[in-house]
Amino acid sequence: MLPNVLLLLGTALGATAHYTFPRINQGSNWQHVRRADNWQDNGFVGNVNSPQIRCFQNRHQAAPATLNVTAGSTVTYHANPNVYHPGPMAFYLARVPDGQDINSWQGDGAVWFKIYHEQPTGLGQSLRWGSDGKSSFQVQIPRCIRSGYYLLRAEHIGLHSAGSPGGAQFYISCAQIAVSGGGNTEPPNKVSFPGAYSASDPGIQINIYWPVPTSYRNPGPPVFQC
Ligand SMILES: *[C@@H]1O[C@H](CO)[C@@H](O)[C@H](O)[C@H]1NC(C)=O
Ligand SMILES: [Cu+2]
Repeated sequence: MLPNVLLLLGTALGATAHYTFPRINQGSNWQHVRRADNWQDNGFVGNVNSPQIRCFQNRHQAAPATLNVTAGSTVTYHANPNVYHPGPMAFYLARVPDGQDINSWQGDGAVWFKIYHEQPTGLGQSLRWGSDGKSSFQVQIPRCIRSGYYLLRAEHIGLHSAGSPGGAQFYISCAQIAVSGGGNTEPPNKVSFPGAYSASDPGIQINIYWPVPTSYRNPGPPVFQC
């Protein structure tokens, strides 16, 4: 009896040891965000070549709702529980092709562009990540992109055990948004997931503790700016 209790306790503690990204703005959990496979265990994706590296889904499941946002406005993406591993936060967008339904489109192909990634402070001394401990993140939707339906992909990479190959932990989800009031700029450097990352990328396989890195190269394409 006692060992089972301890096992359950250990499992419960283990579950709270990671995190999800289940909601944006004032929405409820998994309302505008596609339910990720870690919705119950808060787990992570460890294999950058897995289909889960895109939206942390194995089988497609549309979000119940799509959030209307204005180009140039800021979306708040919430973590649950708080992010608490050291590593960079990033956001990507992918525009749903004209004539396709956001509820069935799955983000295939080289359609993703990056709109934010985080750099650490304390380079060469002791790395610190602004995302570490945070419960929400604000990301600006570029004002010049075309109006339309988009998937907004949130990604946090836990780098605490990333010194060994495959040790980085990816926490991911994708929200469904409809952007209005945009421009006509087509972002360059679009990538696919999987495909954008390699396990050996210097920002993915890295010992962040020793020797203390003097620079950090975020994986993936450069950040698109209008
Ligand atoms: C979102 O925008 C569309 C198009 O303008 C509109 O029809 C719809 O009612 C809006 N949805 C919400 C929840 O405001
Ligand atoms: Cu964890």
